Amino acid sequence: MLIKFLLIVASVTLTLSADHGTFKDCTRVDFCTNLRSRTPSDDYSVDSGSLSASIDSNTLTATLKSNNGGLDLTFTLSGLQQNTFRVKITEVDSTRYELQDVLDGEPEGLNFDDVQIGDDSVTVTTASGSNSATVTFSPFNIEFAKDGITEVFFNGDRLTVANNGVTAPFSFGVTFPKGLQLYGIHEHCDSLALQNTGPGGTDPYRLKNSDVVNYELNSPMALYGAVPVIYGQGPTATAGVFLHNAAEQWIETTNNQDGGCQAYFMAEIGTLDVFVLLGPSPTEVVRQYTKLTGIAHLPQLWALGYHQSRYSYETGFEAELVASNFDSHNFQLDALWLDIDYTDAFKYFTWNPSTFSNPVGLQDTLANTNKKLVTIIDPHIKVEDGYSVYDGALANDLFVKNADGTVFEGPCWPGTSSYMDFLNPAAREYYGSMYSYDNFKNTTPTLAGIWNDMNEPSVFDNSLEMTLPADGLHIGNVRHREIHNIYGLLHTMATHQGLLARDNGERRPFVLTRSHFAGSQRYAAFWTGDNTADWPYLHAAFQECLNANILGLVFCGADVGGFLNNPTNELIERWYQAGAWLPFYRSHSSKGTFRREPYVLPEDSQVVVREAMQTKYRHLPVWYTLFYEHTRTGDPIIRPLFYQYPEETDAYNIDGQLLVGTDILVRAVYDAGATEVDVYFPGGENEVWVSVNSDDVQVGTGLVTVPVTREHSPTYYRRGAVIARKDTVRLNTVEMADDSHTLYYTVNEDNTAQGTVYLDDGVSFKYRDESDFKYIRISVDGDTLTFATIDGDGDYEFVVDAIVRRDVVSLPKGGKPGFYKETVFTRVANGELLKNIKIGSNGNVVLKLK
Ligand code: MIG
Repeated sequence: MLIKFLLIVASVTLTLSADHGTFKDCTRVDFCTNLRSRTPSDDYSVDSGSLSASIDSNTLTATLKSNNGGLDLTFTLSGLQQNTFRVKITEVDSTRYELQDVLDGEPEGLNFDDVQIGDDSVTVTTASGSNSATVTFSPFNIEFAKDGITEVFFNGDRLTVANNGVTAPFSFGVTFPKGLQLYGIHEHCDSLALQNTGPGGTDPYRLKNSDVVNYELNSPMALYGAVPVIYGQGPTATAGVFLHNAAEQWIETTNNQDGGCQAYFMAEIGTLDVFVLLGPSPTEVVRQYTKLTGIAHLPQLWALGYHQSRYSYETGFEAELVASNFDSHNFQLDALWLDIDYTDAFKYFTWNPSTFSNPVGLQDTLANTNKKLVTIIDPHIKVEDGYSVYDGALANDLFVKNADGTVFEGPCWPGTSSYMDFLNPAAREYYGSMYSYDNFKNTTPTLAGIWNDMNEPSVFDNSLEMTLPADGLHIGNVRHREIHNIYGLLHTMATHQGLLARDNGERRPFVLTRSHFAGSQRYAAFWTGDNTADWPYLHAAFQECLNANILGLVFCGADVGGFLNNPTNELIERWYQAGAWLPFYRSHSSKGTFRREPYVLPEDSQVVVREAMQTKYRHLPVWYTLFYEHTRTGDPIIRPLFYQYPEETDAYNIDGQLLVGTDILVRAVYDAGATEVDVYFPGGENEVWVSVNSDDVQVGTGLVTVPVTREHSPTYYRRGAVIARKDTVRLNTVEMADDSHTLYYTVNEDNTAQGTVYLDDGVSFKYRDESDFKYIRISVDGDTLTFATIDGDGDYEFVVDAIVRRDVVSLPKGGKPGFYKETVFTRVANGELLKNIKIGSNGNVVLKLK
């Protein structure tokens, strides 16, 4: 532990690069080397005599015969709801592991409405023929089409499945004929648009959840999480493929060559189980994917506020001091975070008796100023007789084992540690129960959230690539390599259920996780781990969180300021500005770095940071409404330009800016000393973007160089949108809960604008279980504003005390900037103060402004 600590401290002064000795490239992984160099050859044919498919079922089955004496395979093709098909290929009598726990329930089937069996092929269709899958018998391949247009081609020539043994890697290729650019394959620190990989060039993208210290930029190296989903994006169609498999994978990616994009998946073990998502738009493909793996429930409102963390606040006294400094310097704070040092010798669910001697006092002090506490809880358990968490887990056989059946022990923070076997539901139950107020002593409801770290899982052993041995055993003798990539998901599942139980299901759990997988959105928010205090990592925060958002993992953030190393004040300022536009907003920094809470910055930086933080809080209604809308649709909270404007191929590489929902466009400033930046304005001639902090107006016709001030990153509202804000910013979300709203809008050419707002108690599941919420549409037509309930039976008043109308005076033309004029209304036409306008539970309310 001491050595690891010294390494971390040393590393902040050295040039940063990941440890390539520890973390392997493809050439050092046998299955990757072998499969990558495999020459395409048509190894399989459908045995047409074995074919079975009929219109009163959703499943086609057939035997695939090896053309060169290999094992026969079983092939299954199923129709699913929502323009989705599922393909499974395994050896006949497969002993391969079938992944559990990832899908949000069994996907709903959709029966074939037509089956055409020919001499060389069979075609099945769903949804009145609009989705089709054509299986060619020899050589075997599958063509998936939407409305007659082929969107995904499952290439039989690159299929490898035929070695049903202890080492049984497989591979397959897919082509997106309509694709120009591939996206997806989270988590990497890389551009949003996936690179071309290939032998002699870039390694394939690796998915093997890893605790990589000093992770690198623009790299296909695996990071902490894995989502094996790829999208082929083109101007007329978007389609996707999800490999439902939690083993190590490598994915070779090729953009737009020979008419379309290609991806070649290589997996170490497990089942070839692929979902094919036919879109045909980005919105639909993401909905199809979240339909399979689930949707995040609403966070408690406080979780959308600002979080302050540090590795570590070392004493209860220090933690209280930090919190009170936020108040006295007028900085927002919703939660203070405690890293590993609050524990007694890294025994989770305990407190260090000397440095945190009064944890209840700390929680009470925070509660008195409406703040929360979040503490870290890792999955490794100190091996120590008498540590009850350890004793109970050992006695109940809840730890991961070595291949020989003995309990695995490896080095981590507490020294020798064992690892909970979260694949075992009893282990999840046991560990979850540790969060109860009885078991986690001296905790109160103010301990409102839990931070799950080190759950790749991380083991301090370079020879194991810093994780559990691949042949380690989980319940049912499932080898670790089969489920490696869901270890973090299972960990957060245990935490989530533990917090739910602790609070009798009355509060929405908040869990932050480092490791994650497809479906983790059901249990946790995540952050991008140990980034570095350097400008490109600020850009990377946008890249990584945008990618996550189109893969269902919407509640994403990055350590503001960068975890490793010391940021300049300018970088801190820019990072607070950019971070305010990511869903999760937390500053965190490593041991050995300078203190950087906002109030220790020089006065002039404090002013800039305060404005950035207030920007986040002013837009809380926007964030909360988007999170609610996500629960209805699965749609991303923050969006890359291509998602909203798929036909604009010039925007495919833009990943330094994002859209918050559909209506707010933000460009991060990630160059030192920037006085101007390029901003891509999307949407074409009729889309107009109205600056939030100046009177600038832009038209959606592409790149424009705009000046930047120290105080703001370029931020624009979309013309035609109504943005509901809370412009009186107080010290936290609790104190702002009942505050009134200010509406901002610019009307379209037809004099209209539209927006939505969502209201509920901010805490409970009553919105879900009792329809206790109010979801309102705001429509502007000329001088008339109409507020109508879209959904929800809750008795919530929507209070508006000001309306800011921004009228475009001129559009930019011939080198001249466009600008707008602002009118603020605090009264309606009859003279009544807007303050008195409350839109209660009863239907439509109409306001006349003039
Ligand atoms: O190996 O708990 O990414 O946020 O401060 C370091 C100590 C372990 C890694 C996390 C970081 C956290 C740190 N942890």
